[in-house]
Amino acid sequence: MRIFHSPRQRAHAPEKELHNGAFVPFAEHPGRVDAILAAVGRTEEPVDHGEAPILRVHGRAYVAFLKTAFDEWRAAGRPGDAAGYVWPIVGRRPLHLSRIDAKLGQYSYDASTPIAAGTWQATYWSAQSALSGLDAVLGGEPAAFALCRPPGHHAGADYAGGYCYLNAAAVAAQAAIDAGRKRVAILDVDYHHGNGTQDIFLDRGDVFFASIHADPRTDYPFYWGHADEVGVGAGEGTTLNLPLPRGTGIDAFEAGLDRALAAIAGFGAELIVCSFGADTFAGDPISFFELRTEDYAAVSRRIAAAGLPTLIIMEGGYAVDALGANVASFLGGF
Ligand code: OKP
Ligand code: ZN
Repeated sequence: MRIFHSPRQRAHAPEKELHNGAFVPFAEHPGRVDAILAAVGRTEEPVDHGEAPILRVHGRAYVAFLKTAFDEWRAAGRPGDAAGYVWPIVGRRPLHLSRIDAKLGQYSYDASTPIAAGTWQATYWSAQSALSGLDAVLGGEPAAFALCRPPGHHAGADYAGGYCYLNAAAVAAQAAIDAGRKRVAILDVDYHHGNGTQDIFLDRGDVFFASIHADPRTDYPFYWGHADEVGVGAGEGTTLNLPLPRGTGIDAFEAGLDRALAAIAGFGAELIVCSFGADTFAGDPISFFELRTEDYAAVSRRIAAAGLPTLIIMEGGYAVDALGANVASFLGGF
């Protein structure tokens, strides 16, 4: 399988994150990529598609913010990485405030998404990896793997969150539509609900979003991913959320997957963009499902059996010692 990745995606390396009340080493670190690269073999450098396909999904002001936030933070005399501390939940009026702390509140929704020196470069090339993977799939490959990092599925049109800045899966899905595909499905099998992706396509009838994830009543991101979120307007019925309880193993996971795949088939998708997180692994340090390494091949065989061209986008997975084997198992099923 063709695999797309740029070493420039390592440039994002925040020092710390706020985790359960303490600052701890940032879990979404470049070592994740090293572990995957060691297990999957040859990768290809993505082609630079420029900013235009990114701006089809993300707002121009948000993109400008991502590019300059770290420099603005340092110019304000701050140490470490840029991180917000006030979020305007009562409306998000576009006040165009200039203080960096106000901008961080405007353009993010949580405290786990610091902006470091290399964040823009890394997230830009992560999106380019997704676009190059899409080219391969549109060109006739049955499947391609975009080794994205940082992940993307929590990022919305104009906000960062959950270690995510640009939404690579959404950028690729939109690019597939722009290339003439009429119906695209995003299948999100990360442990966490892909709230950013859902939000971007919530009112769209041409992009189906299906997600299997930890029940947001107990797990991040809490406020999205509940079963009653089904889409709005032209997108009503093209969002499917299948929350599962902590402790879910392969049998219940596959039952959910089969429901999602049946819905995607019923929708008439021409292409699947699969947001794949290996944080459903039993040994994941921040997650609570019970999948084993060999289960990932079983999961991907079911996805491959849908018979649709599939672009795989790397999302989460924090058990670094097992991450390479888990990703290799997943890719092997294709
Ligand atoms: C990103 B992806 C709280 C920190 C939680 C957010 C988790 C983001 C997961 N202890 N941080 O979906 O794998
Ligand atoms: Zn996750």
